[in-house]
Amino acid sequence: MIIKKYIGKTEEEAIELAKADLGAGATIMNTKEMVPHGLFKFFRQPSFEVTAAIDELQQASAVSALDKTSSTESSETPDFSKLQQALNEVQFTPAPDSKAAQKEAERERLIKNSQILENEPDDDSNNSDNESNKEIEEKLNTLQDLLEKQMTLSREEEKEEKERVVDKNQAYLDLIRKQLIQNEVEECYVEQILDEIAGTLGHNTTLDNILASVYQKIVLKIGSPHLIDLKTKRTRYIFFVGSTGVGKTTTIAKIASMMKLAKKSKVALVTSDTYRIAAVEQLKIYANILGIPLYVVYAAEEMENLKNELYGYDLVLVDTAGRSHNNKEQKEDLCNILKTVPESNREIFLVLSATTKYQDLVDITRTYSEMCQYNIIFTKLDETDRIGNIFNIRILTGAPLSYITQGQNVPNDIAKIDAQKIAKQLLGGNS
Ligand SMILES: Nc1nc2c(ncn2[C@@H]2O[C@H](COP(=O)(O)OP(=O)(O)O)[C@@H](O)[C@H]2O)c(=O)[nH]1
Ligand SMILES: [Mg+2]
Repeated sequence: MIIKKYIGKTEEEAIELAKADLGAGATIMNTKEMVPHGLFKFFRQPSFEVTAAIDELQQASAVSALDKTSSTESSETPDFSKLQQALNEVQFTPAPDSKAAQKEAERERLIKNSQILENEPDDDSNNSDNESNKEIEEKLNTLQDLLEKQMTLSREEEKEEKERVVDKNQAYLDLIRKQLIQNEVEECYVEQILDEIAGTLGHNTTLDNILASVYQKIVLKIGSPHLIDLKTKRTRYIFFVGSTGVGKTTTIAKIASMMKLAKKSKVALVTSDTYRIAAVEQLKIYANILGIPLYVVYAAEEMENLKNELYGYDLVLVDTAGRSHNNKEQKEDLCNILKTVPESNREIFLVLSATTKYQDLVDITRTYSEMCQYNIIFTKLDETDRIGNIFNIRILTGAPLSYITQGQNVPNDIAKIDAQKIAKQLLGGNS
């Protein structure tokens, strides 16, 4: 009895092969569907294996169908050159550490194995279909293993490279974080900026690129300065509010001078800060020097009457008393004065000192936010190198920034807010 196995694309084909080989009298003993496995399963069709048997005598007269089976086999033989090409296409860059050296050795071993496989001579003497199929299967599996190992190696290297890039970018971000925090930018705002740019960093990012991105973010967040609007025909009332000693009166003198001399505006001064005689005297001196009138109001009602007198002025700068922002009565007094002028004709400037602690600034701005909408002037920049609070308060309040003052000299030590200059200084550049 001869028992043999035949593989065909279909069950019928396998039976046909068996009969062609063993003769029409062959008995089909078993049929099995073979489902492809592994990496190449998507490229291979399922096949059918038929076990057939025949009596030796009968077989002697059977027509050999070896060639036909061989031709079926050859059409099933995978293209090794393609696989080899695929292997060769996997590129590696050796890393100069021992781990990389190990990997390199492993890779060389794999390539050597694949070459051995490729060069293995076909055993022509063995024409048995089963053995050929088994051999092909083994080669395929080995090549499949090789490919998988190679791919794992390259994936690991890719991951390492990514980690190296992330580490490098992280080091740059840490450097910038440190710089901004040193300049007293609040940590939560620093993280916000860094988070926003982190997603945009690529492989070739340099410290300069990252700095440029952070710089742009800061400039955008600071925004353009909100300056006193002189274009309207009606008299504009500009109220200066804020704590005692921050520089309201001095800043009013600087702005009055700038508006009168440079902008040729008709300017008048008003003060409602009558709690300290010195405060009125101080403003009177500036008014005299500048040759502009100064009016003193003791109550909100007086302001109503004064407005008729001030008709015809382009700009009326109103000084207010820097009272405790926590005192309810004092807050009401200020609100009453502010209310004497309709919103369309007035602007409010909250004067803050760059030397005030952040938490105090948070409290102050919160109190004034409850009363009115304001723009911000930062004074005394000459007294501190850490100007993070300008940025912090801009983000916290959303209020437009207007002017900065950087010294006691009237009229020179004032400038409009320059977002680029501030961003540069925050990042440790020369401002
Ligand atoms: N260093 C410095 N001092 C300033 C600045 N602006 C105002 N001052 C000083 O701060 C003190 C209080 O100023 P003042 O205008 O009276 O503050 P006010 O109480 O808010 O009206 C004065 O000695 C001013 O000369 C500034 O930009 N830099
Ligand atoms: Mg004052």
